[in-house]
Amino acid sequence: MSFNLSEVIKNSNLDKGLLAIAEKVQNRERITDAEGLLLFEKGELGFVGALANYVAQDLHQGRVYFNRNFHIEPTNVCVFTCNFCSYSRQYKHRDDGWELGMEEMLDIVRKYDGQPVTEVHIVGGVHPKMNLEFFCELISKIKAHRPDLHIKGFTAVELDYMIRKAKLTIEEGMLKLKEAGLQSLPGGGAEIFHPDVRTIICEDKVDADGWLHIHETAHKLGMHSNATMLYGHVEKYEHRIDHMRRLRELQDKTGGFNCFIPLKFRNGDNDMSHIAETSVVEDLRLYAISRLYMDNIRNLKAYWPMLGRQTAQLTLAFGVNDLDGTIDDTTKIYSMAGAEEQKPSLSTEELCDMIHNSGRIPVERDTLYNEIKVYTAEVV
Ligand code: V47
Ligand code: SF4
Repeated sequence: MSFNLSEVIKNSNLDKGLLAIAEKVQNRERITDAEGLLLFEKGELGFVGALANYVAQDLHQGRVYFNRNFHIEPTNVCVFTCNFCSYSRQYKHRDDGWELGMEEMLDIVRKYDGQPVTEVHIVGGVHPKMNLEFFCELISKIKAHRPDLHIKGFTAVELDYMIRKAKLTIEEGMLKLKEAGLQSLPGGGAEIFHPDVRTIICEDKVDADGWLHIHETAHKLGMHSNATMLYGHVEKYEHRIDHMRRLRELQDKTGGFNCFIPLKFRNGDNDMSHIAETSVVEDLRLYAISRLYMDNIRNLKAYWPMLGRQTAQLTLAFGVNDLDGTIDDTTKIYSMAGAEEQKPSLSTEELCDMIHNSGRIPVERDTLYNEIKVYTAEVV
């Protein structure tokens, strides 16, 4: 794919601020918060898309990653009350939800015996009775059964609760989980860090500093993690930049984030259902601007169960280089919030087709972005 950015910039009638950003991006220089904000305010889709595509192309040469994974969602019973959540049930209403026992969760793992999955993603509600000991036992039993399976588990929200309840420091608790076999952390629970938004959408769970401290501790212990941003509700552009700045700063310090995952707010059946969802244009602009602002996180993931596979495919032209994984219908978080994908599952062939059809090269990766297999058209 050849693309001459200088020509596009030269021939355009851009305002000076946008022109300066385009030049910086072309030289792969960092953009400032004010410039990020300007992109949100004035950057048209075609403009931010061309720049983001240029950066993604420079970093990844048309390669788009996916992995073979499945989820375990131990419970949807939760002590917290995030207003955007369609998935959780309060403890007093736990009969309407689910609470998996140890053997039920191990049965999910056993179902994949002999199949080439490489990652299990464990995430759920914050159940007051499922404690650190319970999850350490779960992790070590999964590892004993299948040592090659990478365990990516628990949002900072779940970790903060279980470690505090065990009366340990974050470092002590994380070390225990690591020794049990936990290898990396998913990016959930970040939502929007700024307190003006956090108090409206999820006031009772771990705050920005707590979230960042848990990820920093994981990085110090040699574990990698992901970072998310829940966008498209009550936040303003300033809040998105503030959120990404905090992540960019931590990444400068530790280098421990594997990927950044913008999560589109879905408004089905929750306490924020009156808020309209963002348009596809706004989604694509957000992905592109994330690619430009988050210059120190190599991978930008579009999580297809939440976006829907068609929009996810479109994001590949707007800076995205990762589509998460096959999932195999093992998550309910987004289907319960009204996402198009009611039973999210894609075969490797379907994922490869999506990527090939957008003119890119599908590459199966492991959780840490080591390449497992490049799917040229002939291989598929
Ligand atoms: O923190 C909950 C989000 C997250 C809604 O690290 C919602 O690879 C939109 O973080 N509309 C949990 N989003 C899931 C998560 C995740 C997903 C996939 C991959 C990875 C990874 C992490 O789901 C929550 C919250 O931000 N969420 N409800 C909703 N109505
Ligand atoms: Fe609980 Fe997570 Fe839902 Fe918040 S988003 S209510 S922490 S399950």
